[in-house]
Amino acid sequence: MAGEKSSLMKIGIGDALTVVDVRNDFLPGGSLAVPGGDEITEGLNHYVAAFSIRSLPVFATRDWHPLRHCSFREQGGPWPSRCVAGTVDAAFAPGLRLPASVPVVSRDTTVEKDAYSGFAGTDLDAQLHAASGRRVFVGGLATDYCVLNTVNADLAKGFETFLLEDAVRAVDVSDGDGARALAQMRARGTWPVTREVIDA
Ligand code: VGL
Repeated sequence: MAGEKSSLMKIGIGDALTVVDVRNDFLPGGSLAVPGGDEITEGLNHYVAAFSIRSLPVFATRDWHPLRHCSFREQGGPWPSRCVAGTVDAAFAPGLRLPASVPVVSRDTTVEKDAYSGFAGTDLDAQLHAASGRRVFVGGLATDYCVLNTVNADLAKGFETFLLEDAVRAVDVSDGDGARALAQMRARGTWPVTREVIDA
């Protein structure tokens, strides 16, 4: 599947890039370190540049929690405290090069709501439509949570969806979560792409 689609891949009008949650807390050393999370910034920079140079829309989502967010363990949630709004832990990875014009979509900004999709409680859908997005390319962190749920929402909304498989990494709370998420996204109709394909 990848090969067939890949050889035809060109990006152009109607294409949009979503960079999911590349935050300090998800990098090695962060409170919810995603293994290899720091390895994807270079690849993401390549995609961001490829889209930007063609004046194609790029969006960046961020986990942006209030103190005492319901997903934090201290509040009875499943995760360590992470990405508290306004802290350096919640900032974009230092190596990520996002043009200042890139809209930042903040997620999980209220204490009581916990969600993994970049669309949940945000205006990402409206922004994609306003930017004439029809095909959406998704990369970032983490494969098995926010990437998976953002991709699922993209598909449900009818966007043709491409996963940047060389620019995602998984939390892998249970071994194989990331691999299962990749398989699930493919089975639902997501096209896997890698940066060489976008170079073509
Ligand atoms: C994420 C798990 C917990 C993510 C956030 O951004 O993928 N995953 N919090």
